[in-house]
Formats: sequence, structure tokens, C-alpha cells
Amino acid sequence: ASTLAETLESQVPAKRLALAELKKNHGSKVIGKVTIDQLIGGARGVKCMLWETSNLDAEEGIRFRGLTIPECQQVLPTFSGKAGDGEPLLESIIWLLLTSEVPTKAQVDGLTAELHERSSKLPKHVVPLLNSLPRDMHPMTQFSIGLNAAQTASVFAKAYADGVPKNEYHKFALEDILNVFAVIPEIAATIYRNVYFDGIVKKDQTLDYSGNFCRMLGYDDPSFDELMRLYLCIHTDHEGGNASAHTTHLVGSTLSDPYLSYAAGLNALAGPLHGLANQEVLKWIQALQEKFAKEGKEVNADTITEFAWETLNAKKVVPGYGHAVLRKTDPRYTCQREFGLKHMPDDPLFKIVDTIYSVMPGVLKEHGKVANPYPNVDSHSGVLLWHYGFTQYQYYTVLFGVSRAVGGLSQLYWDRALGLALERPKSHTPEWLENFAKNN
Ligand code: CMX
Repeated sequence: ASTLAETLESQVPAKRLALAELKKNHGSKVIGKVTIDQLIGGARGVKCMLWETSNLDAEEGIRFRGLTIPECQQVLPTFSGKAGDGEPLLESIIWLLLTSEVPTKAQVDGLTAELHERSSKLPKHVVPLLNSLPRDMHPMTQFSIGLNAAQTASVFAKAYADGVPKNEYHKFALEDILNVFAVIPEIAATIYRNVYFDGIVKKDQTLDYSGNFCRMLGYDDPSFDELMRLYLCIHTDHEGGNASAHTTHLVGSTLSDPYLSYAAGLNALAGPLHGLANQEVLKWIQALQEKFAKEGKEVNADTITEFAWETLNAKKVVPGYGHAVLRKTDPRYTCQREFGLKHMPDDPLFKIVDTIYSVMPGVLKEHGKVANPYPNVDSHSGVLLWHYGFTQYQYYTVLFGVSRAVGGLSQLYWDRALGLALERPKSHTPEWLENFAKNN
């Protein structure tokens, strides 16, 4: 089997069997308990979701199908064709997340060509619709509208309406999933070009997915292409519980098609405690620079510390720091820092981010509230983009959204292939909880 669809189809029977066996032999085993704290506190740590594509360890960070980010950088095909020579191609991560196999360069090239071909499946009404939206509508709102509007092309929805049997759903889901991957660069680029430029989107399908996306956005610099490859790879997946992935999975469990499921995921990503944090980081740094420029002071460890305390004392969060699961520096932060050290060691904004990193964990530890005082992915991504002249930070979360489609929807394939159930946890009223607490 060498195409993506063939590889996946060959894996489905064994996976179904393994899950059925697990359920039959061990279905009643207890894997955790739930406290009232967890019920009130956003279900932190409650084990209640099956997720194939990645796993997040609090100390070590993310592993994509068992591979850390540095391991992915070592083994996955790159633009030059040689693993380890540059950043992995997004197409290799798509292959890895979906199949759990490290693809060959030929397989990745085949997928690149397939996605370029599928990009023509963007329904004709979508770009005119995007063109009609107000320029001051947030780019994430536009992205969500664009993807929802593209849903008219869903083959899954049509197959369901035509009565396709349940054990075939995944085949139609895969069609939609690959089509979503293929069309979202044009939706995203149209928004960028409309909001900030002339609305014209130029493609170069001789390039890979990320390179072509950069041309569509209007960037033509091989070093920026590499950044985009890295950016798109590391934001794909962060196990199942994060809001965008979980939303996609939840909405998909109702048998909403992949377009509608991921559009819902985008709306979750648009929240400031989640994906929007990357724009908030840039806003925070700019406010910091502005304040100290006015006061005639330098931006350094002392002034950053002062500004951090102002933020905390105003009961606001320091964007880009903290995490619901991680308890160490996010490896997605570390690999972006390494990219910065390699490509822009003298960039003034890069240096500010580095100085923030040198003081913020100490400040947050002293503050004493935050479970994880270390930076997350969003703390670094904007500054790297800024270096290449990509300064429209209100747009940054759209890039995150292009990438997160890959994780959320790769899992959605397996949700349908494994026949996972409608998600429907149990809620309790405060009265029930109080009663329970009294009697236990
Ligand atoms: N600055 C200030 N306070 C923070 C904080 C930060 N960066 N991170 C957490 N806290 C506060 C919480 O608001 C909470 O306060 P209350 O008790 O008053 O509600 C307290 O510390 C404990 O929170 P926690 O257990 O450490 O963190 P949570 O799991 O509740 O929340 C997260 C995780 C990411 C939402 C939080 O750390 C945060 O708001 N960070 C800033 C926003 C951000 O960077 N988000 C991006 C996350 C990555 C992503 O999803 O893209």
C-alpha cells in the first residue's frame, strides 16, 4: 500500500479489532476518579477521551505518534528531500498523524500533489463571500465563516444523507478531511490579502503545501518558508483535551461532517486563553515597549519584571505563559527559540522574548498562583513571524488554525473508522453536589 488512503484502509480492520478486544476484556477497569474540584475546574486531568494521534506529557511535552519534535525533525522528509536537513514538511506530519508511519519522500510528494489537486474543490461561492465581509471583522471569525461556507462540498454529509452504512463512514470522512486540508490555505490567504492588502492570491503549486501557502499570503523568502513549515508542523496536535481538538471531536461525534466539526474547533481556537494568546503576546510586548519608550526607559529584565507585575496586579494573565497540562517549558517554544537563534539571533524582538523568558518563570513563581510558570507555544510564534515583516498580529491565530486542522481532523478520521460514540458526559446540579458532599 503506498497512497495515504490505501495505507489507512489497510490499518482499519486491525485497529477495530484491537479496540473491540480492549473493550471486551478490560472494559470495566477503573482508570481514574473525579473530584468535585475537577468537575468545577474545567475537568483538568479527567481521563475520558480516546486520542490516537498524539500524547502530551506534563514534563516532556508533545509526542506525535510517539515522536518528540526533535525526533520528527530528524526523521521526517523535508523540502530538500533529506531528513534532518531543514524543517519537516507539513505533508509528512499529516501522514505520520493519520497512519502512525514515517512516510518516504515519494509518499510525501504524492500527498503534496494530491492536496494541490484537491485545492480546486473550494466551492466557487466561498471567495466572493469572504470578499464581502467587513475588513474589520476578526480574521478568525472570517476563517470560521469561510470553512462553514465550504461545507456545501461535504461528501460525508451527502453520503450520510444517502444512507451509507456506519462501517463506511470513515472513507467519506477522509475525502472531506483531505479536501479541508487542501482548501483552507486559500480561505486563510484570501482573508489575509483582503484585510491587509489587495485581495489578490497567487499560488505556486510547484512548491510544497507550506511554500505554496507562503506565496498565497504574499511571501517569497525560502527562510520564511522554513519557518512556516516548522510553524505548521508544531501546532498540528496537542492530544485531545485542548479546546480546539476537543471541540472538533465532540462536534464530530454527532456525525456532523469534518467541515462543520473543524469550523467549531476554529471557534474554540479563537479564544484568548487558547489560540488567540499568540496575538495577545505581541500586544503585550508592544504595550511594554510603548510604556517604557514614553518613560525614556530601556526594555530589559528589570522593566519587563515591572510590567509583568503590573499585569498580574491588574488581575490579567501574562499571555504565552502557563498551561493546563504542561509543567515545563513547552518544547514547541524551545524549537522556535532554536529557529530564532539560527535565523535571527540579533533581532531586537527576539531578544526581548528571550529576556522575558529569563525573568517570567521567577515572577510567576513568586506570584504563587500559576501551576506552570513556563512559556507555551504562543509565547514565541508571533515574534518569529514579525521578523519577516508579518506584523499583522490579529491574523496570527489563523495560521494556528490552518495547522490545527491536521491534528483535529486526523483524529476525526479514526473517530469514524473506530465507530466512536456520541460524546455525552454527565453533568450535575450544584444541589446534587452539595447533597453528595454532605453524605460522603
Ligand atoms: N498569567 C497570570 N495568571 C495565570 C497565568 C498567566 N499566564 N496562567 C495561569 N494563571 C492563573 C489562572 O488564571 C488561575 O487563576 P484563578 O485561580 O484566579 O482562576 C491560576 O493561575 C491557576 O491556573 P493554572 O492551573 O495555572 O492554569 P489553568 O490550567 O487554569 O489555565 C491557561 C491554563 C493556559 C489557560 C493559563 O495558564 C493562561 O491563562 N495562560 C495565559 C494565556 C495563554 O498563554 N494561553 C495559551 C495556552 C496555549 C494554547 O492553548 O494555545
